[in-house]
This record gives sequence, C-alpha cells and structure tokens, in this order.
Amino acid sequence: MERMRTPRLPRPKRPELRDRIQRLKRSRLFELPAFPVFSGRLHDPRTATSIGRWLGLAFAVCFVTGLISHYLQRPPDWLAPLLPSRPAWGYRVTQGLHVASGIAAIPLLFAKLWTVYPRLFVRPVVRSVRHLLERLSIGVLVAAAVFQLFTGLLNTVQWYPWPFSFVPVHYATAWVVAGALLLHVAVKWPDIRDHWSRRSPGTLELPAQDGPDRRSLLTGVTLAVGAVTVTTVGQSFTPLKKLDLLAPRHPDHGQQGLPVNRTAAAAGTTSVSARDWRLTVVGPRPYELTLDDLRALPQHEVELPIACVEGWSRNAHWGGVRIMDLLELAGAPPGAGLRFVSLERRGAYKVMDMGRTYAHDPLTLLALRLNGEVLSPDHGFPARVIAPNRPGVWQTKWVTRMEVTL
Ligand code: HEM
Ligand SMILES: Nc1nc2c(c(=O)[nH]1)N[C@H]1C(S)=C(S)[C@@H](COP(=O)(O)O)O[C@H]1N2
Ligand SMILES: [Mo]
Repeated sequence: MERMRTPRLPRPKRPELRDRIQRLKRSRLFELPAFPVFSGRLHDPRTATSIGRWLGLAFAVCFVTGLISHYLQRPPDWLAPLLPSRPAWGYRVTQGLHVASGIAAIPLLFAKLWTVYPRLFVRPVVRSVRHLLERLSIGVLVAAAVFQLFTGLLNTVQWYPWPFSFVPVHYATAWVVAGALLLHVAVKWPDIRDHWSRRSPGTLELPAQDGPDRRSLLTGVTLAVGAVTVTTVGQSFTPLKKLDLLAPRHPDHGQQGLPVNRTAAAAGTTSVSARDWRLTVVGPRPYELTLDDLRALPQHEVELPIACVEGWSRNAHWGGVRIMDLLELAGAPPGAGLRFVSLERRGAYKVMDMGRTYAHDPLTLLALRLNGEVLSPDHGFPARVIAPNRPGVWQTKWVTRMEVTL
C-alpha cells in the first residue's frame, strides 16, 4: 500500500526574508511609529497652554478691535447715526492695538505651532468620530489663523498679492478664527485647567517638570514678541516713535509733519485752483462758497489724530470751519447727517457718509490748515474733513461738495 504523502508546501522563494518579518513582528518593532518620538517638555500640554493663553489673548484683542473697526467704517443703517464721536482718540487706540496685537500674535503663533507640531504624528490618525472632529477643527483654526495673520500683515504694507478684496475676506476669516478658537478652548479645557498656572494640581505632583529649557523657550518667545512690538508700535504710539524701525510708516515722515497715504498726484488733484474751487452745499437752504468765503467764516482750532486703518496714526493741529456751522447755514435739522464728495476722480474714498454724532460734534472741521500752514495738496488742499474717533479712510481730502442727509 502506498503511503499517503502529505502535500508539499511550496517552498518560500526567499525563506530568510520571511523569517526576518516573523522576527520583526514578534519584536514589536512594527508597533513603533515610523516617525520621531517626542518626549521633551517643550512639546507638552503645559508649554502649549502657557503660549496658547497669550496667543488667545492677542486673538481676542484682534477680534474685538477688528469688530470696532468694521462697525466704525461700515455701520448698518440703524447704527450709523449712533456711532460715538468720542473719545476723540478712540479709533487711534483700538486700531493701534489691533495691528500691535496682530503683529505680536505672529511670533506667538510660530511658537505655539512648534510646540504642538508633534501631534501631527499621533497614530492612529483618527481614533473616534470625536477625535476626527477635534482634528478637523484644529486644521481649520491653524489654516485660518495663519491666513489671517499674514494677509493682515501684508495689508499694513499695502501689498495685496492675491485676487480677492482684503477687507471682506479678513472680516469673514475673523469669525472663522473666533469660532474655531472657542471650540478649541472648549475641547482642550481639561488640559488648560490642569496647566494654567504653576500652582495647578497637575503640576504640583510633578514639581521637577519646570526646567530651565522651558523657561528659556518662554524667555525667547517673550523677547521675540517684545522685539516685533517695540520696533513697530511707534507708528501709532508716538512716545516710542524713535524705535519705530520696522513699521511701514513713521509718524514723522511726511509733509507738514504728517504721513500721506494717497497723494494728490495719485488722486489726480494736484492742480486745484484756489480761485475756481467752490464748496457746494446741498440742503434745505443750498449755497456755494469760495475759499475766501470759507476763510471769512468763524475759524476754530482742534488737535485731532489721523488714525489710519492700516495702523499708523499721528496727532496734528487743524484749523478751519466747524461742520456744525455749515449745517446750520444750510438749515439742516438737528438729526441730519452729511454726504461728502471729493474732487478725486475715482477711488473708494471719493464719497463719504457721516452720521449725526460726528456732523454735530464741535471738534469736526472742514479743515483748511494743518500744523499752522495752508493744507498741502497731499493733505487735501483746499479743504478736507477732520473728525474725532474716525477711521483715517473717512477723513476725506479735497472736498468739493456736502449734501445734507436726513
Ligand atoms: C486673529 C487675528 C485677527 C482677527 C480676528 C482680525 C479681525 C479683524 C476684523 C474683524 C477687522 C474689520 C474688517 C472690516 O472692516 O470688515 C479687521 C481689520 C483689520 N485688520 Fe485684522 N484681524 C486679525 C489679525 C490682524 C493682523 C495680524 C493684522 C496686521 C498685522 C491685521 C490688520 C488689520 C487691518 C489693517 C485692518 C483694517 C482693514 C481696513 O479696514 O482697511 N489684522 N481685522
Ligand atoms: N479723497 C480721499 N480722501 C482720503 C483718502 C483718499 O484716498 N481719498 N485717503 C484716506 C486715508 S486712508 C487716510 S489714512 C487719510 C490720511 O490723511 P493724510 O494723507 O492727510 O495724512 O486720508 C484719507 N482721506
Ligand atoms: Mo488710511
């Protein structure tokens, strides 16, 4: 009887390779990540919390001051007559803070991203639906924050290397950053609570955690934030103007002691003749004035800043006629506002609407003089608006027409 032969297994072509794989599997080497392992304290939740709270504060200041800028510039119809014209320096402070905290946020964001980047290598990539949502929301937060900070910075130097219009996109992204940030803080709340301060229970148990390396990192970040702040904040906080080395504007550089954004040449208003120029006022009692007529009206002097939306600002001494006097001459009722039209041929700032509070504020002038001299063409010769607590964009230059609005 023939013996049954066990069927022969096909011989592995490379037995040594199979053995190696088997051994590897047994040695758990396969479970190790294919990426670097991060065990340093600089990447732990405590460091992420200490940098994150400053970044969060900077973002909160940006968000609030950004909304103030939005509503002062583009109020809905119901709000326009209620906008406050005081304090006179209000917009100077809020927009100065906006750009300063935005610039400070840039090194903070770098530091924060560096602290948490090992999380990119967490495996498994997704543990649960909750984990997936958390990672997606952080993805949105990081993308929106990086986008917001860099486009904001480029806007301050008036560089627009993109096909969309900056302001509406910056505004929409502000809401995305704010929403994603709130969600992020809510999800990470347990970590934040445990690591907020030195005295928190999580760290008391581990007193040796805080080593010189963490302190060096935080010192480095503080120095970076200090350096970018001190070298730019002088563009609006003039006591530090001597240190204003990196900001796009220096408060002292410009004709008549004041920087210029849009020149008369750019606006096509270089050759306005003082003799032919007229101010046309449209209202219940319409009238027209020459420059000499305006100069013959009661003159007032005010000290008010130009506070540009791009973050620079400078106080100046203005002389001219009160807008409220011109309104009264036109027989305007107390609730009236105004529309101003500039000689400028085209441009976003040719027409400007002014609400009741500004129009009736005694500080609001149709200015004819700047720092003791007749306005230069670049500053709006023959007449320009200067009003308190008003974004620079609405301090209309080269005014030729005023229409009473009710
Ligand atoms: C989380 C960060 C930021 C948030 C939430 C934020 C938010 C806002 C908002 C809501 C506005 C008003 C937009 C409008 O008028 O509709 C604004 C305006 C502005 N922001 Fe930001 N911003 C941030 C960062 C920055 C940064 C980093 C800079 C510059 C360094 C910057 C520069 C500006 C400028 C120049 C404007 C005025 C734009 C204009 O009206 O022409 N922002 N921001
Ligand atoms: N007609 C007109 N007025 C304008 C502008 C403009 O482009 N056109 N620029 C505005 C901006 S953005 C600012 S910051 C102030 C600056 O005034 P200044 O150039 O006299 O400093 O003018 C505002 N008035
Ligand atoms: Mo401006």
